[in-house]
Amino acid sequence: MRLSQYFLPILRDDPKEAEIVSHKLMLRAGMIRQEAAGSYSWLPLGFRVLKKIEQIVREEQDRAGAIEVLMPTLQSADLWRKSGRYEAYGKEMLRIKDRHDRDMLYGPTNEEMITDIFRSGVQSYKDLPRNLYHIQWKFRDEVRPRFGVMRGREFLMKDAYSFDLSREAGQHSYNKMFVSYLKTFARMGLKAVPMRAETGPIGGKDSHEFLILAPTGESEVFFDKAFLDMDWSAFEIDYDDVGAVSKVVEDFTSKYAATDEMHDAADFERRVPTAARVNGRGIEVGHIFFFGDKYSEPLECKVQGPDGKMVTLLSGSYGIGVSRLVGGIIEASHDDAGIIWPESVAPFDVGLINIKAGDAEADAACEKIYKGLSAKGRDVLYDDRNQPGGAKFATMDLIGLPWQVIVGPRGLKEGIAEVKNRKTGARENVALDRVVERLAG
Ligand code: P5A
Repeated sequence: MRLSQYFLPILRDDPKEAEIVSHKLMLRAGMIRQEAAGSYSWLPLGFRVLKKIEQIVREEQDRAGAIEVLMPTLQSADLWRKSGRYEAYGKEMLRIKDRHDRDMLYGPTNEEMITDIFRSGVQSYKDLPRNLYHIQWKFRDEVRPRFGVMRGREFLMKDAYSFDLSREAGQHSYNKMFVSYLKTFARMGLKAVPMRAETGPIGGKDSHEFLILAPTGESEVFFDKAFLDMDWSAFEIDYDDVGAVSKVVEDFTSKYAATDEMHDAADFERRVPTAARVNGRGIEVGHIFFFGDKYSEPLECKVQGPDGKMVTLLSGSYGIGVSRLVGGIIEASHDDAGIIWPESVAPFDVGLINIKAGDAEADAACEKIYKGLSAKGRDVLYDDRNQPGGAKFATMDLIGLPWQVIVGPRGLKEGIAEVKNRKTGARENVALDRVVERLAG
């Protein structure tokens, strides 16, 4: 993509309405625009990151055996009346009437709808277990939407729902999601610590939140420092191996970690040596629940069991805040100059800076690198605009692409370009005809 033809509305100054760094940087980098309180348009750069995150979430859900569907954003109130949540949900639910005066709502979550879909599509225990998920916009009329996409009113969530015949089978479904979450967040360069959690309006007894550590996080957290030294990404897992999956869950739940709602100071002191006690703040990027028959009982989601008798199914639901993750990753990865994207979610792989756009030699050298890298499948944002070098450097640092290639008159004389790593700041001189090879990935 040539920057001269792109849509990247960069802000020079810090926007006043933004209180935390990710919100500031997302506005400054032209990633989002606020349309109403807690509601944002995703501009091209932000949209690319959102889609990358969504794709990682999708791949890890698929790998863990979940099956993708897509349910509508608008739901009829009928199923919610059956589950009792239409009244219970309160003001957070956006209620709408259609032209026939029927009660509708903009879905804050989908337990009722998916349970009804599943009920009408399965008859026998042989159709179990199943886990269905979708990645869809939700609306929650939060009292205080703030921090940009971190606490929006309209936000993108991945929500999965498992259906099982027995408590043991349901536990395995829960454990599979638990492990897949560790892998999902690790692929985005995050350590998301699982913590026992309250279940709130979703219900049930068993629940874990996954929190990434950041000083601006909304939750206060207490945990064992040993978490940070664990192996978060390298483990390969066979999701059908019940014991192996359960072992990973045990490893991660044996150490102390709790949000302030669930924190037990005496237990913390008993289990964690003083030097290893961490008290910080965290951002909740995922939340998983096991609530058994809370929805399948009122919505009559049953199948015929092996002995011919009807059995009410047991379920859990598993959420990831896809749009919140965009802000969360920035909170975890930035410096004074701007965002530092992990390669896996970066909107482009390489930013190519032509310091002397309009100069025939500089243009030709950049064109060659741009075309060469693009041909190798690398996404390049080529700053071909006629602007001072300083502004171009600041823009590239702000938008945080993992690699920068800088082509200027001085280097050209020697036949070299400068390659800069955004994260480490390390710079190296690379011969012009070796740049593509160096960054081909
Ligand atoms: C689990 C999936 C649920 O809704 N039902 C379906 C369950 N859980 S949850 O914890 O309430 O939400 C799941 C994740 O969504 C993100 N999230 C938000 N992101 C941005 N703005 C919001 N207002 C918001 N509310 C929830 C969080 O990451 C949460 O873990």
